[in-house]
Amino acid sequence: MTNGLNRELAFVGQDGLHLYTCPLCEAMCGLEIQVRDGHVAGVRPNREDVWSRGHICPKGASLGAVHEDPDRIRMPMVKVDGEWQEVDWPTAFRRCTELLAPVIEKHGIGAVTAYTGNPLAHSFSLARYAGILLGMSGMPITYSPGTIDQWPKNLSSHLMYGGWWSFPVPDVERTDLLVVMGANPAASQGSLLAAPDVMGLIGAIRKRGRVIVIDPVRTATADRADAWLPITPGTDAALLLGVAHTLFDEGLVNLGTIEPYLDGVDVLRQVVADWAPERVSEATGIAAERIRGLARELATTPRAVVYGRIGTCNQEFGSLASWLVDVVNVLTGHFDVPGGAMFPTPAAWSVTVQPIPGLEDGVPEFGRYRTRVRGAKEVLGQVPVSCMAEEIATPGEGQIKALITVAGNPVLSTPAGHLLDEALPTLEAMISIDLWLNETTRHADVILPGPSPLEQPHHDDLILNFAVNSVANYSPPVFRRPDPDARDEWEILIRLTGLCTGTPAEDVDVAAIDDGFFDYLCFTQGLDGAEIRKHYDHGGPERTLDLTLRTGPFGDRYEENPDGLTLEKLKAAPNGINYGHMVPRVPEVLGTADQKIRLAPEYLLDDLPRLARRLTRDPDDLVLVSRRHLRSNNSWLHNVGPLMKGRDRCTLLMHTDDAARRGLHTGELVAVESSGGRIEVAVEVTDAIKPGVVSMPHGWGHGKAGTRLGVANSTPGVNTNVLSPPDFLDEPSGNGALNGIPVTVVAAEVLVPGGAGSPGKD
Ligand SMILES: Nc1nc2c(c(=O)[nH]1)N[C@H]1C(S)=C(S)[C@@H](COP(=O)(O)OP(=O)(O)OC[C@H]3O[C@@H](n4cnc5c(=O)[nH]c(N)nc54)[C@H](O)[C@@H]3O)O[C@H]1N2
Ligand SMILES: Nc1nc2c(c(=O)[nH]1)N[C@H]1C(S)=C(S)[C@@H](COP(=O)(O)OP(=O)(O)OC[C@H]3O[C@@H](n4cnc5c(=O)[nH]c(N)nc54)[C@H](O)[C@@H]3O)O[C@H]1N2
Ligand code: SF4
Ligand SMILES: [Mo]
Repeated sequence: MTNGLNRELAFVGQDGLHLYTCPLCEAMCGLEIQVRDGHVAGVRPNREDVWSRGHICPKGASLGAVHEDPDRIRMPMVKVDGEWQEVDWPTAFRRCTELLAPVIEKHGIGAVTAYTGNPLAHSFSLARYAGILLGMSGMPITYSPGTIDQWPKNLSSHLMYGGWWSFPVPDVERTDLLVVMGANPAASQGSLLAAPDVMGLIGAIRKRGRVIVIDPVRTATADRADAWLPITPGTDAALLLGVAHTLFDEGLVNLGTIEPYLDGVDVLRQVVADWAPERVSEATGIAAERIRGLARELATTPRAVVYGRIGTCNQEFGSLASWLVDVVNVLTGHFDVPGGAMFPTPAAWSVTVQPIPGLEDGVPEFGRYRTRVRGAKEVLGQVPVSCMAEEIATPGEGQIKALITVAGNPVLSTPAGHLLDEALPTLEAMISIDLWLNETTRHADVILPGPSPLEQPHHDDLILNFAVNSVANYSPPVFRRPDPDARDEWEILIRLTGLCTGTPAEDVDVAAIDDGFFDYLCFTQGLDGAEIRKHYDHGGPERTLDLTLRTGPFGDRYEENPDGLTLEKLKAAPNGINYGHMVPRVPEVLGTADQKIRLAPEYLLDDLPRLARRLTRDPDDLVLVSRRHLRSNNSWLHNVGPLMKGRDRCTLLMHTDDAARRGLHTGELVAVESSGGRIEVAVEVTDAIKPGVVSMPHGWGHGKAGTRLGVANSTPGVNTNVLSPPDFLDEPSGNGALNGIPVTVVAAEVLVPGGAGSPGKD
């Protein structure tokens, strides 16, 4: 096989050069993987990749180590009398049936739930097939980290644009002023913003314009920006209201080309009249004149954009902040235009973002059902993930008795994960689709492993919805799975779905369910699935991918447009195909009944009194926020030796003044306490954080008995989510507030063997 540049490419499973798109984060980097003697001999950036053009980070470079990890699960595992046994696939499926069928028979499907985690969004087959499990199994409530991530953005987009995954993305390739709120792309590489080498693009913006970072922490992104505005956690909505106020107050509003499609401008004007910068300045910690200055700069820079991410979502006022980021972009004329916030045009439409039946536009009513124990309301079909532990632990009608986890580690990732850790052993059945025996899966009865990242094809699904270019890029697998009978994750999902609806997992007609799902996807495109299926001699995610490419914006629509895109054509372009920048999409992209953007949704306006009360609340002594590191990926790359080199990353960042007041020094152990719990961790004293704020990374807390994580367990770190109170939420969306948690920090009482207190502490 050769590509356009006549580099000799190896076939699947053979030694030689392979091109592969990294599936670990939204940057979607093209990699060159050299295989020698059946092992990864080297990973380098693919400079010819039409999207990433040579970008890579240490995580992508260590994909070989992930694949080769001796701890990775390669065969299904079944727990017998507390001991794990490797079994063949039919045995594993039979065990799933033995475990789950009695639970459903006795308690009904309402006693079964699932938790689908983050890697699902990046996985070739899970992303395209999760909908089967979630939509067809009959489980009334399922959980995901969506409600400790982007749920406020799903909500604001549903309300504003009539599309719960219609996210405007900052056009970082063409803007001259980028305002980053609550994101640290230097670590995350971009989130709900897929861009090739995002920090390189930020550097380029600085050369032609300016970058401003609004964050309680002076992150590596802030260090590489023109200005850092240290904001009090949880007050972004107030700041943005101050900006919107200024825009109206100073006659700076410029609605631009989308004016005819806007609804609610007058309401908005009235609402923001109450939110002068002078009113919000104290609570936000940002001077009124600085807020006015920000509004003026945004309004007078022809190409400018505000970008808000997880720091503006995982907080007490996440929905208001998510909405107002878009409002400010609209009011300054930076919406749906190059250099502003734009709706991407994915080359393959996403299976993940299909409309949820019953959640079409015009259904602003949430709380269609409530959780049993806490009474938390449903929003866009989800309830807060922090409810899961209590739903398992609390006896009574409707108690959860069985759990399926798919690519998730909620024991470390979710608020009060330690309570979940206590609850999981009480389940009657737990099945995990996962590749490692970790803090969560150690409680499972069966673990069903999918292929390693290099043993499956790759083409992103969901992430293309956030990409600043319309790209398509298919990677064949690098390796074959050693076990020829190994099952792919899409098949596992189908079998478990069948099991939930009454067929033994081993007897499920996988092809029939796959065909039914495919026919449904065809139907959404106005096509007859039975006819379209005649084009294929196989099912599975490749067929789905071909459908989404061919019926996408550049597709051939099954030969209607012969020059259009097909998977076959894409396979002939191993460096990918790039159809270029984002283009204006209003009004065609809008799913609202009147095809207008709702600038002032009532459901969100109703939350403003809560924000108003926040302004006059007594300031907290210390609040906790979260951070990420480039060499971690939530909880699951800590078992990769090459990524764990260097100093301890799991530390509590604290400002020099706060530390001095407490007599604390870098490296000392401190006790951190919130209303949720208490942890002990080493403190790292720094000037790069706002006084009154401390910061912890998440995803740590390894070293638990019964896990098989040789590397991670030797540097376990501490689980910060012990401190995340399960009921600390952004109320409109139910999203967890993992930032702005009030905490106290004192020197830890170190107990020396023999009973004496720690030396130097008294
Ligand atoms: N290397 C690496 N990359 C990742 C991940 C990873 O774990 N490691 N995780 C992936 C995932 S799942 C996601 S969702 C994305 C997230 O990607 P990002 O949104 O870029 O997330 P973070 O890097 O955590 O940056 C969040 C920032 O918000 C700040 N912040 C906290 N509270 C507030 C607040 O109230 N207001 C403001 N303005 N800022 C606040 C924090 O100090 C922090 O700097 O990253 C993805 N990429
Ligand atoms: N305090 C605090 N907590 C947070 C956050 C925060 O900012 N602060 N961020 C939150 C966010 S944004 C997110 S997305 C969540 C993440 O929450 P989770 O998704 O629950 O956590 P991960 O650590 O990503 O767990 C990934 C799991 O998938 C497995 N896995 C990896 N690859 C595959 C695969 O290809 N197939 C299968 N089947 N399994 C695989 C891993 O072994 C691991 O068990 O964490 C959240 N938790
Ligand atoms: S930035 Fe790193 S983790 Fe993300 S896609 Fe690129 S190589 Fe992979
Ligand atoms: Mo996330």
